[in-house]
Amino acid sequence: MTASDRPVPADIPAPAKDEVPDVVQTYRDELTRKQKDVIDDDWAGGIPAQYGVAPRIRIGHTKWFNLLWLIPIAFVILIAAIAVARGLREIPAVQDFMHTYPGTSELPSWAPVGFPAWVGWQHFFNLFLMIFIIRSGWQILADHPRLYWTRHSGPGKNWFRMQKPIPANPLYTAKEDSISLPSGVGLPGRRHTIGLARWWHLGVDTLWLLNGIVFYVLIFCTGQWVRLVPLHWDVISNAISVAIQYLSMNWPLETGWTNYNSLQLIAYFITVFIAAPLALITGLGMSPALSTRFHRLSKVLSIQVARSLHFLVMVWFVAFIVVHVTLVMATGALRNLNHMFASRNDDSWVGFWIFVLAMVIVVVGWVAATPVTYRYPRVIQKVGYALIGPAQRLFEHVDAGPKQYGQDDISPYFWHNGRYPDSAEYVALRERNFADYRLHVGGLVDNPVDLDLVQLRELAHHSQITQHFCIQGWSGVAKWGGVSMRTILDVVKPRPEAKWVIFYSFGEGSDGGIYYDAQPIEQMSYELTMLAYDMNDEPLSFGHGAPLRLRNEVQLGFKMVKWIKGIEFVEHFSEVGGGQGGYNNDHEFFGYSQSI
Ligand SMILES: Nc1nc2c(c(=O)[nH]1)N[C@H]1C(S)=C(S)[C@@H](COP(=O)(O)O)O[C@H]1N2
Ligand SMILES: [Mo]
Repeated sequence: MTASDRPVPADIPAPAKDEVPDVVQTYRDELTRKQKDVIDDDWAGGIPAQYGVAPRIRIGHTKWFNLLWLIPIAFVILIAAIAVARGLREIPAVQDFMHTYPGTSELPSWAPVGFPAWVGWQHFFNLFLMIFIIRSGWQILADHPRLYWTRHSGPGKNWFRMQKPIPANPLYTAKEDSISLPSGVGLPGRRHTIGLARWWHLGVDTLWLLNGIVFYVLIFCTGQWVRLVPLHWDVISNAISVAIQYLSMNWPLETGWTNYNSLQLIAYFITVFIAAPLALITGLGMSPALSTRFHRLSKVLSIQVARSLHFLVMVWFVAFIVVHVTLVMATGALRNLNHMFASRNDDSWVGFWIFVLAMVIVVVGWVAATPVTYRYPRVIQKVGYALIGPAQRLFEHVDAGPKQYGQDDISPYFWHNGRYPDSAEYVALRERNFADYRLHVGGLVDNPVDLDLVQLRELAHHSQITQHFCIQGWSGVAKWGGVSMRTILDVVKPRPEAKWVIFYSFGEGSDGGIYYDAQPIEQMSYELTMLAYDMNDEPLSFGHGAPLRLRNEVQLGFKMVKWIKGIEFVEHFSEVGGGQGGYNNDHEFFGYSQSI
């Protein structure tokens, strides 16, 4: 459709007279200017702590297995495996096998020997950054403590949860479902601190990726890669041999300076060349902008598949860290620490002391991260945005065009979220089924309008079947019916100075003052940006935003204001509310470009 052939009904009200105050401007007074600048007791509207349940996974359809049982089970299995391995070593055929495959696979003659200093530095940066990434990742998970293999994230669909089953209350919100993590375990800790956790996670991710890219380049330039990549099938036999040696408590000869044993080689290969890239790919698989744009790919790697795999990658990393550190310490700690922390191959204490220094830095970083975040959340928000903002802004430009889902993809369950409106103004409107509702659109436009629901329904109808991505991690597909924002732009004619569009809600945010959000004007003419008055072919329900809500499919769900009462075109959002570009940004340290 081009601009000219979009139908515009004749009964759109005439431009407001100059003496009539532009009503949307009065909405600014209903915003609270107070913004949060610390995390204190009344954080997130005084949300009380709520600890979930021990992690459990679903077995079959209805049975849940408490993962804490894995601790005794793993212990028993380990004891049994040790007994089996010891028995195996008595068998002559096994002895022959272990003689043929002593544990290492031969390297090409040109393979480098030892570790240059940059390996040690990169190893340190990597481990230091991983601490913040993993802790903030746990915090993000705690904000929606469930995992699914299908994008329809509803009851009966989760395969993992750290929370009770989803209650039957139809207005139960995803926010109510979030759980607390102890401060210092999660980053930052507490409950519903996902805004700050994401700055940590995504911000540190960029540094970790940079470190990883440098590492890839250097290992391929120096030939060090050959020590991390299995080149012969005999690594499998050698790895089995090493496993038997470890388990039988009769450990293999350490040759790490020149050549890793095959079990080590496989573990390092998986970590460097499979787990790390998978962390990036599955991370991007959760982006609303990319998933909407690369629609076909997202049919396979849906946000929930990506999120579940991302979680399993974390499990791999944590398991790797535990086993790796244990073996480093148990198989000649001084020599091993010299390899990685001092680039030398002897039994001196040099590497040990450098390692101690490194651990002091790690512990200080670990301990300080949470209190610093509670005290200076705005700094975390700014630094995080400086690091990941360029990528977030870049992905905002990937207009998906008309890409959509089919009728069959519509989710049977769609979470509710946010704080429900309860003002007298809203209650009165709802009592009369929104007969008196007017959408006020004004600000920097040539033709401010007030539209009632009949007039809105007379504007060109637009519908789309799209997927919702909540920042907390749940998703759902729905059919939205309403008016394209392009039509609204045609009607109100924004002035050239208008760069941002503010959506005001009848509902208050968690901390008081009305909920609002700022969107870049560019995205208002994307094919999939609309005002919805219908959901799944029915008038929008109270919980989902009656009578009108926003859809902007390159963004996360919190930007899609529900219960809209007005739209204001402005030059910049810094003039509005707390000035951060949205209620959640003012109060919960979210960001305004939320394409990832
Ligand atoms: N007015 C208002 N709009 C809001 C919210 C809110 O708290 N208040 N929550 C947002 C969040 S976080 C999400 S994920 C979506 C949820 O929409 P749904 O309840 O229809 O699923 O609405 C968004 N719009
Ligand atoms: Mo959300």
